[in-house]
Amino acid sequence: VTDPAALAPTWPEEFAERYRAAGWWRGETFGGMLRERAAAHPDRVAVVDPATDRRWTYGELDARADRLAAGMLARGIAPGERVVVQLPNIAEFFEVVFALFRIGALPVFALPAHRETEIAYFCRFTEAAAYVVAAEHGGYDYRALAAHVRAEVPTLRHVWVAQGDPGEFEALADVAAPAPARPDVPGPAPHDLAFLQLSGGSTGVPKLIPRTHDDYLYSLRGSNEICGVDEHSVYLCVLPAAHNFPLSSPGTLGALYAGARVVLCPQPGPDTAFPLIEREGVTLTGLVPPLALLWTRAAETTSHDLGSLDVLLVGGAKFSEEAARRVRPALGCALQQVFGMAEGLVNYTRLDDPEETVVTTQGRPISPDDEIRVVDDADDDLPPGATGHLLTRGPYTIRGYWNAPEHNARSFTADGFYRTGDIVRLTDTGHLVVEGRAKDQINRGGEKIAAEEVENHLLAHSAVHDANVVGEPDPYLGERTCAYVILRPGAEPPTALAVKRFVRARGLAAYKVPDRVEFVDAFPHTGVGKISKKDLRAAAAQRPGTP
Ligand code: J2J
Repeated sequence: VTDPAALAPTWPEEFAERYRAAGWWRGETFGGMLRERAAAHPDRVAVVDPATDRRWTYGELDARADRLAAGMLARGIAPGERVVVQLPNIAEFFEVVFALFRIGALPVFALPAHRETEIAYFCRFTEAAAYVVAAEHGGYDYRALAAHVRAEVPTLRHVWVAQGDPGEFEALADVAAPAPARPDVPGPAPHDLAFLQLSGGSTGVPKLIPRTHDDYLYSLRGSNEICGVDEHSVYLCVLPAAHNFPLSSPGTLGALYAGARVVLCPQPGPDTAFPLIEREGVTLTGLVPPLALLWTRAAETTSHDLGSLDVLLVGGAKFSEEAARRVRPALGCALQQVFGMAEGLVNYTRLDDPEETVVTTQGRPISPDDEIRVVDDADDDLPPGATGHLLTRGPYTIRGYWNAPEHNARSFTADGFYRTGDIVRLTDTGHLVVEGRAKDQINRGGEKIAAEEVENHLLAHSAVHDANVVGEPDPYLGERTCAYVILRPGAEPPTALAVKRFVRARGLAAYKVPDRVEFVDAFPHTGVGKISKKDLRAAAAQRPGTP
């Protein structure tokens, strides 16, 4: 086992001391947190899985995590080892991650949309010992995916199937040791790594984000306070559970931290979500802007009683002011905008902010110790109110990606500020307004696409000479992707559809396949001879039919 601590840059001791002294880091772990909640209120419902009609109490979740942890240990999973977790919104997600937390093994949070290329990369790069999937979800067979990945990655010793027919693999239910069982390990320390989260990324391969128990638990505690989450709250998990937003802002883990109830939404549409809100008395949830638009529209004509809903969090991509204004009248709840990132920093508009602030800004940081700098291209601080690059440092913002020293030198300043790649402006009330993006990424309705990653796949096509991927405006998603392609002279020219199919067949998440492929003879260049993505974006935006 590679020593994980050596792979994850951490806070200098003076900062760690300060964050402990300030009370942000309290010396808690996820395993200990669940143990305490289960002891305090064993019979309270923790997780509702409507698709399978299951309701797990805190006592049951705690016991299940213990049994699974004991079973994983018996199969050789050691503290510090990585386990790629790719599950839909099902109760087992929590059983698995808390079992791993108890051992001190690290979940690597993959999304259900990921395919062979991404999963094999996560497994190889983290030297994962195990991979956890559901048999099938959304019409896709993850066992077939697992078979490919296992054949490709020698470190992968186990594939566990959490739900459905395990096929050639072991069922998660069989991994769990018989009751009563407890994992015989000391468990991780609060400053140890808890998991690896995925970055949206702007480079050829996704970066992994090492988060510790202490720092993440602080972000949950802070989020709960800001969003009014307490033991009476009911959080509906609509977005994919592994994503940082529904996991932590305040998300499912925030809800469990508060001793509240988590309801898993199997599908994000109003047809599934609205009846669940009514039946379970959901008090808050989080959505990306396209879903918020859809819900707002559906709420105008729904027969379901959404009266229990107090707060709707919207984030992951810029929420337009017009759309934001419609939330309260349509859904009858407060809106909180949230501008967060898996690397750390999370900003919320506050429940007592004036309406104008709530609809026109993306909030302000959780912590008084979140340091915010708005700088120009030379890293010099700009005057208050000016628009520039957002740099940040703080008690729950990482100091470096997992095992990526060269990339870290570019993504962090010498004194540890994370370069978010976002272009922002600070208002005189200390709220941030997201004005744009400097990183080479497309934000497709909250789903992040690294242009370089898709370009590399396009370049693998024998008829493609060069490729550039940019975002173009989309009325529903905010942005969609357009690939500009120069074909190789003399090659049999493929159709746009064939190029899309080619990218899809490379084993990529569907959201990364270009929405549009356009063949061109040349790319526009900047004065210094570099390809101008700015001009390509402008060209894409000016197409007839684009808003
Ligand atoms: C504009 N851009 C936004 C917003 C994120 C809570 C909420 C979201 C995420 C998330 C998260 C935005 N307006 N309101 O982790 O805990 C863009 C920025 C940012 C990037 C981070 C959370 N909210 N963004 O979206 O790691 O560009 O996290 O840097 O997926 O999303 O993406 P991600």
